[in-house]
Amino acid sequence: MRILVTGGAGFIASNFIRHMLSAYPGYHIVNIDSLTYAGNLENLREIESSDRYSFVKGDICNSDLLRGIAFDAIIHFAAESHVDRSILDAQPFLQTNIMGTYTLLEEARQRGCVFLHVSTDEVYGSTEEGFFHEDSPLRPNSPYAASKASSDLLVRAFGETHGVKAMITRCSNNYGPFQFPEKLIPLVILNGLSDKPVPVYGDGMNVRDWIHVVDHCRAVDAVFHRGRAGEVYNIGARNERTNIDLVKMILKEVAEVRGVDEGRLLDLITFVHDRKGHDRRYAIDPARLEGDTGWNPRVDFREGIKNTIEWYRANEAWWQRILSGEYREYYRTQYGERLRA
Ligand code: NAD
Ligand code: TDX
Repeated sequence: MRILVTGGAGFIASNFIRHMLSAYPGYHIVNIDSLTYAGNLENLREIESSDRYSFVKGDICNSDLLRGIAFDAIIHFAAESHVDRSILDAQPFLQTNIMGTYTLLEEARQRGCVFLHVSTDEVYGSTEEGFFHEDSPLRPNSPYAASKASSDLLVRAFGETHGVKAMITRCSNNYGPFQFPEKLIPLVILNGLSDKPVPVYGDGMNVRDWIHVVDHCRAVDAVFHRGRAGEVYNIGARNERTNIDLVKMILKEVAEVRGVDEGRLLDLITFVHDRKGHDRRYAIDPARLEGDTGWNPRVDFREGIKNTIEWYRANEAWWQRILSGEYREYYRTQYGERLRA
């Protein structure tokens, strides 16, 4: 089976490709990624020479390019993913997240292939109490969330109208290795390691529901193999935290591994202006996923955070190249000649 994975040079899909290649020796993964600022082929260094992996540099909005690629199924991760950027400029979010998904759906329709759409709990908006269920109303609040909700509706429409065998997953906040340091957890780790201020938006009482990226990848794998066509699956690990509690927990762990005074790192916390339209709380009910596929999260949160801190400490060269911008050269130096050949 040849699976087209979109956005494979990003955080979650690079973890997913590693997972799939090791779990399924018979699969070939084709990764299509346009290498935006968030795409980093160094994330795939471990598997890039596998003969069961190939890379196509390209945009998911390019239907001519897609037509020329051989595959039997699509697992769609590519997106503009950072809420703060969507507040500054929504255009790339609408282009990639809506038009890109539409272009891939047309391709799936013509080939009759399975389409798994990786979406987010943010499409449901914010909830002060209770949990998001798959039939909760879509009430996106940020341009990012609105673009993802739009793509979810297109996936549903292509299933209903054209019979595309499509599934949607909606996951909560991910953390783990290879996450781009604009997102909260890697930002807190890196700033805690380098004694830089740690910005906390608003009063720090916003709640997010955290899951380790490997558990998310296992869930997407479970839905791909055991999910029902036409269905939506929430993915979450029942792990809600306020931002301020989370930030303090991470800084305390970082202080311990660095052998420095805890109070000194907690003093790095700096309350800053709130994000516009900042959703107060996300909370996912993953019961359908558990019931239909038998999936359960495996990574204990404290252990996951400790391992993630260790990963960033052990991979300083990786994040230093991101901070300096050098990572964008990796494609040219490592892949340029080979791809042209
Ligand atoms: P990311 O920003 O780390 O990676 C996105 C990848 O998509 C990058 O490699 C980028 O180069 C690529 N890309 C962007 N536009 C493209 C285009 N037009 N054509 C081809 N490639 C393009 O994102 P992530 O955090 O790994 O998220 C992956 C998916 O999971 C997204 O769909 C996101 O909405 C969803 N999701 C993320 C989270 C989270 O906590 N990060 C939670 C739930 C769902
Ligand atoms: O510097 C910061 N300070 C801060 O207080 C940053 C970057 C964030 N925050 C807050 C905002 C959120 O309440 O922390 C929380 C997490 O922020 P992000 O890491 O930006 O994630 P979030 O906005 O919750 O969205 C993430 O989860 C759902 C992903 O980026 C999305 O792609 C995914 O769909």
